[in-house]
Amino acid sequence: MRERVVLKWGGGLITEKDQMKTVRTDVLDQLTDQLHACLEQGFEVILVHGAGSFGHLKAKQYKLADGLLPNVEFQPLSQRDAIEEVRNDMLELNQHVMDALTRRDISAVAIPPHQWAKGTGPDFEGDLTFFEQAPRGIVMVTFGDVVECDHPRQFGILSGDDIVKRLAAEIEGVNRLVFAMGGVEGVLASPPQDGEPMPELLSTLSSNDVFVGEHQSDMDVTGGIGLKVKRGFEALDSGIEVWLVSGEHGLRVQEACMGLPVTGTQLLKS
Ligand code: IP8
Repeated sequence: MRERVVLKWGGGLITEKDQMKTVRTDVLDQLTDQLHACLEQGFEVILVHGAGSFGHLKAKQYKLADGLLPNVEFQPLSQRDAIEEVRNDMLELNQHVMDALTRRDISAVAIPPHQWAKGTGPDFEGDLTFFEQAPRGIVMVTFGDVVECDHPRQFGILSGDDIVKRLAAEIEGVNRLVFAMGGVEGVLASPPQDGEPMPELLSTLSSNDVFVGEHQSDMDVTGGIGLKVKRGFEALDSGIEVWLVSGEHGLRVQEACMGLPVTGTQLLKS
């Protein structure tokens, strides 16, 4: 059976995170080249991307991660109108991803979570069989999104990090989960500080190591690197390899996907 990899392109990698709806096309093309190399080597890849500045800034402004807040007045949009905008913005970002794949002649099918998933967190409801049944060579693509939730919340943010954990655990034949990130080379010994040297990169992290992740809660409505580490450890229980690597250096994403030696952080069971 061919090796199957679940790959997450972080939103902070493929977009300028603090500039509303700004895509990093050069990075996308680089990542797509690496994805192409994996497909050429016979790997099957399921691709999930984050939201970056196409999702987090507006979701934060309208508190979409908190669900319906009937007693709060939002301006200039209602929360419901903001949901429509964020969903459309995410479709726009996804179109940039699909265009990059097309430029590299990669056949791909995107399925937006607001059409197939309900609820947030790792126990969201949704049929994952589309991902399993994709014809060989077709890359199935999905992303973090605003999804419907049960009453009283009514809606919430489903992170791509929750989706990859479920895909890695439940899809037949997944060998590896790779988080490609921007701004860091993996998990650092301490959160990076402006003007200070970059803290040491941890080549491995096990679940009983103490880990303090930086979370830019001023911009980010999901969990930053802490959520990736948490979901990554949960995915280890399914017997797969989990890596966090830079998507901005060399061919690290491709190396990690192929199971080659790579600079980054491997999560290990303790
Ligand atoms: O960037 C968040 O997805 P993530 C989705 O994968 C939105 O955590 C719409 C903010």
